[in-house]
Parts: sequence; structure tokens; C-alpha cells
Amino acid sequence: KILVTGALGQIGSELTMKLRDTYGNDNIIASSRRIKEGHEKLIESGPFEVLNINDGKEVSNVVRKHNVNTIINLAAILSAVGEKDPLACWNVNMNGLINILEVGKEEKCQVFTPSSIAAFGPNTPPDNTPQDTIQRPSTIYGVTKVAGEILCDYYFKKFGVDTRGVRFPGLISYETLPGGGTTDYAVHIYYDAVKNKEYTSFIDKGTKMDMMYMPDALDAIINLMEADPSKLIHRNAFNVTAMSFAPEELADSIRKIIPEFKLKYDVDHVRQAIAESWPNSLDDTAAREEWGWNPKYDIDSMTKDMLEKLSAKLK
Ligand code: VAH
Repeated sequence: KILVTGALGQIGSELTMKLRDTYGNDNIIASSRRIKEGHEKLIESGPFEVLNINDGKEVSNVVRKHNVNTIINLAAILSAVGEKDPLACWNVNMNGLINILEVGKEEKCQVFTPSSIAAFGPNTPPDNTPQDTIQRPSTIYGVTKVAGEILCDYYFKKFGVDTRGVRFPGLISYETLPGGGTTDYAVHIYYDAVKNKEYTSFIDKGTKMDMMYMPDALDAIINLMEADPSKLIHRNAFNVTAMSFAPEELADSIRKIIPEFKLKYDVDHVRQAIAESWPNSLDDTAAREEWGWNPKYDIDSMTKDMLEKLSAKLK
């Protein structure tokens, strides 16, 4: 049985439905700190628990109640929101995580926790960033991602908990909006392209960041969790990426379908500074070699699918 925390978030809402399709509705327990409207179909399609991962007893109760043997811990506060409330970010991303790892140890669960390109900082080599390199992030979110990677490796080495993770780039999807990150511009641009044929970006021209379409992100989680552990040299966390672009390159891709699309800029200096502290492109060779990572979507196939799905959704 698989427990998904943060199951109503940008990744969790789609992962839960894909896992239910793959492994059967009753084998996937979705959980969230609170019920949010717009997720009725997910909540009704299988077991759902209101769960605050900062309450270790609650986590243990849910895991034992449902005989959970795999925990996918997606509950987190992201980069931009984290900078507004660093203590809340630390509390959810670290105190919540160690509760998950402690229960994983006690109940012998496999544990997946996503890291992020945010785990790198301004003095990390920015182009083709290596799997193993310096990690001195300059956001509290990034601090929790590096600390989380090291904590997950510790629980593997010290207690044998089967912990695994990937460093996600910006994730683009049309089901659930992202929860306050820096790469969110690459999602909002598509909504505005469909609604207004123009978008004002809070990230500046020329700012390259790694990105990935959600279907590839979901496959990454499932394929890593199903990978043969004897082949894993790394565990927390693998560089994974599918593409890297700056806002004007995304606008070019959109204009192949909406020729009159206009991109404007109104730079948000907080999120611009965060974006500039992150890599321009990642080297994901280790993920490809150790568990067969191989993304399917590039910028144009993602744009085609996003615009089709959003045109239907926003009609
Ligand atoms: C954020 N979407 O912007 C998240 C992610 C790599 C970016 O961690 O904070």
C-alpha cells in the first residue's frame, strides 16, 4: 500500500491518480493537511486521510491503519513561499520529513522524497551541473532540500530505510497549479496564452532553468521506486531533467501554435534572484545509467499538449 502526502498538490494530485490507475484505487492512500475544493474526484476515488506530517503520531497511525509499505512524501513548502516564512518552510520540509523517516524506519517502509534543482546554489557549476558537486543553496527551501537529501541518505545507511529521491527541475502541468515556486511562470504562461494570447513574466529574459513536463516527472518517481536497488549507486537525490529554457524560448514555442502570442516582462526581483542562483542545465547521466531515466517530452511536444489540454479545460 502506498501513502502519498501532499496528495492535493501539483505533483501529488496527478501522481495519486496515476498510481491508482497503475496499482488499484484501494492500494493508494492519499493524504493532505486539509481538504481543498476541486479535488472531489481524487478524494472519492480511493482512501483519503487528512494528515499533518508534523504530527509523527498521526503519520504512524495512518501508516499502520492502512498497512502502508511505501511513503511518497510530497508535502512541502516551495521556494518563493519559503522565503516569506523560513521557519514554516523548515518545519514542514524538515520536521515533517524526519517524522516520515522515523515511521519508515519503524514500519519498514520505502520512502520517496523529492529534492530539487534548488538544492544547488550560486557557486555550483551552472552548466551541465554534475550529479556530485558543491551544494550551497541560498534559499531556505534549498537548505531544506540539501539537508533532506543528506538526512534520507543517513536513514538509508544507518537504519536501512530504502530512501530514494530525484532533484526535480521546474514542473509544468495543467491539472493543479504549482504551490508558490519560482518556476511557476512556465505554468502561468500557458494559462495566459490560452486566455489572453499574452503573458507578463516575473522571470527575466535570458534566465535559463531546467524544466520537465509532468507525465515525465510521474514516470521518474514510479521508475525510480521500482528500480533494482542493487543497481543504485546514488539514492538522494538523482539529477533529472528533460529540457532547459529561458522565457523567450518558451514564448517562441507557444508562437508556433499561437502566432500572435506576446511575452512581456515585469521582473519580480526576489524570484529572479532565486532563479539566478539555480543551475542553467543539469547532467542527468547517473539517473539514465542507474535506473533508465529517459524523458519523452521536449519543449514543443509539451507546448502542444499543454495548449490542447488548457484550451479544453478553460473553455
Ligand atoms: C520551485 N517548482 O520553484 C519548485 C521547484 C525547481 C523548482 O523546486 O520552488
